[in-house]
Amino acid sequence: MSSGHVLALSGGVGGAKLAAGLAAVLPPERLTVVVNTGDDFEHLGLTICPDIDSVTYTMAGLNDRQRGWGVAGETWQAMAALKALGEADWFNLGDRDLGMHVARSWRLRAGESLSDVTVRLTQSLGIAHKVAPMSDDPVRTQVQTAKGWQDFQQWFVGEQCAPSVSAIRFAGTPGARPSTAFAEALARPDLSAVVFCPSNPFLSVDPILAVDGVRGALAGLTVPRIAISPLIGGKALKGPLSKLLAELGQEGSNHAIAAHYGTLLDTLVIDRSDGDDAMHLQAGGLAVTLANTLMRGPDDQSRLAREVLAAVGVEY
Ligand code: FO1
Repeated sequence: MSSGHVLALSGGVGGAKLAAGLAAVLPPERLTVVVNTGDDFEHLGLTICPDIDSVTYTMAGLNDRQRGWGVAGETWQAMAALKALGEADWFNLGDRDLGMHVARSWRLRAGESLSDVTVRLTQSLGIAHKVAPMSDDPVRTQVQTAKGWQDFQQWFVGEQCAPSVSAIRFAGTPGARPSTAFAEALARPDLSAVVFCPSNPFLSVDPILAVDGVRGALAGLTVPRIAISPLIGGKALKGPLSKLLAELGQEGSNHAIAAHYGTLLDTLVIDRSDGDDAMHLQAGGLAVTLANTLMRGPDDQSRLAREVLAAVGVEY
């Protein structure tokens, strides 16, 4: 068993839940959560960082589990006022959530880095563990549809993921450098494991891998690298992963997830309902761990976190 540092790579919803689980079972000095910023965009003069928001709210226990994003018990007065004023209403900013976006945006505009702002906001909400953006340089995920290249949120929220996607790119890469916390975590001599949280590999983890030097650094690590498949029963619980796999001509199964990460992974955690996939994945050289990967709440989050850490021999 090793008792060193754990680096978790996370997107929004599913990733945020496991990040919260890891934070529940590891002390603050043993965990760095690095978050996708490819979904970020400017809206109504505010900088919105949806995956950092999801990770922050979930780790702080403030997340809305039903909706999957934003704050529980949210109200929408400001949104109604904006709509009455003729402003865009396709992207919903809740009254409580607005506080986050205003605080982040003015501080960024005042010259603070996204890393510094994220530390400030997470600490203010009582999160003791380190949460960092993948990069302080802007990276913007874009999808190619019949209309051409579209910004991610315009497609995801604006069009409810309806247009078929033929390609994905991360504007700003190459050229985006890892945030200091990310680079430091990758280089730690006491690094014990890298955890690819159960986020969409194409939309949420690929942007992290596209940051300069990250893929090479992960490939060169000798510590276990473990991913948790976002598929349950061969389907994504939420979001466009299943649709995307079909549109990109890939099998809707754990084989596609394993093939996508390739040699960056040593171990894949798959849901028990997909146990039939295990033999084939193992034949491809991967270690496979079966677990109940559905996270209904904090108890499931920490249970899965413990199972993930146990699978790679990391103490908790
Ligand atoms: N998702 C939606 O489906 N509709 C929204 O109106 C919406 C608003 C929103 C505001 C702040 C925020 O942090 C996230 C928000 N999301 C919304 C979620 C977000 O678009 C996606 O879930 C992620 O980008 C995908 O991980």
